[in-house]
Amino acid sequence: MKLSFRWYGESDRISLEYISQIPNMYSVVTAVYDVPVGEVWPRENIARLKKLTEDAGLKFEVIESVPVHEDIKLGLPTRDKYIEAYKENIRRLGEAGVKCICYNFMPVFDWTRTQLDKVAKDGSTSLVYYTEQLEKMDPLNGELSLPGWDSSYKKEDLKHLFEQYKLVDEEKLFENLKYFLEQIIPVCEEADVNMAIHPDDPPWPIFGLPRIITNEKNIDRFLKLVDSKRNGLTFCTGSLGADPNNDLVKMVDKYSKMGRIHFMHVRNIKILNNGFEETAHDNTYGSLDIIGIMRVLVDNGFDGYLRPDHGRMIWGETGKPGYGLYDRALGASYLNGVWEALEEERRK
Ligand code: DNO
Repeated sequence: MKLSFRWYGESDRISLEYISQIPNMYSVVTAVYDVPVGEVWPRENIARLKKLTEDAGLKFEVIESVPVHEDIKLGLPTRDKYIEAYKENIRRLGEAGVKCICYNFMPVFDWTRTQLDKVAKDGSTSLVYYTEQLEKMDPLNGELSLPGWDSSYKKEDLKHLFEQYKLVDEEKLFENLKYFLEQIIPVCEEADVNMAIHPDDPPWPIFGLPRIITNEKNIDRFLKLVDSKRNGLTFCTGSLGADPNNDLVKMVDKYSKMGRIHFMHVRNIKILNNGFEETAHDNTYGSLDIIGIMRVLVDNGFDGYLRPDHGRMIWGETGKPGYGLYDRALGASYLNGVWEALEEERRK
């Protein structure tokens, strides 16, 4: 397991030095953030990120994300030029030593929560998803935003996009994903880069938009779209775990044995009747079997990247929702401890 940590580049208030001080930290997870979706990333920007990272004693091996242009997801005739740009990004990142690219195929919106600062009994805050709050949200008002979302959409763009998606159901989205993968995976083979799709978060359709990377059946289908090791997963426990029908331990076991998990996002959530709340990473705080998941990874000799995912805001920290330093660092340490103990147990 290669421990990694998301870093939002030079504008991130959390320094690379702090990240490198977390025990056992191996690689950053970052991206070029100032180039619009669908364009080629300048080599200088990539080189700068790599240099800063390596100067801090960390590796520059994981990108999250190279976003997929909406025209590709929609299957529009203009998609080919965006796919060409995507291929070029894969080549450039491969040249810079990147081994894993995380991306998603969620229409319009990335991960969705209905409140970003739900106060828990202990005074910490976290991200939550409550159905009754979602029902009151208007996706077309142009005001919804989360870290990592494409914030360039204007109200009119959103309306137009929603119109276009009326013609795209799950089948069509699968077809468009296959078309994309068939073109990029051969480039990944040459560039020695693994693609790692992030599941839909939460794993069900939102605002009437289709979502497909949601459960075991669909992930099986996804992996067969192009049956190459390069076509793999970011297995995000918090995303897939929001649907209690997903047996995470079984899925992690199966996909890691197949060598198709390149990147793990590990976090815990508490499942409620009306949605879920993000919690501390520790097993007893949420509904997910984090130890069970880590155990199968250890047993299967998982040597991909693994990062703590969203943290709560604790100790008075403020910053990007889900992406403060303190609770993610605690998460990293917890996951390290669990890993070490499980490895030790296995050796005996
Ligand atoms: C949320 C993240 C996602 C993820 C993208 C990958 O915190 O896990 O935004 O980066 O879905 O493309």
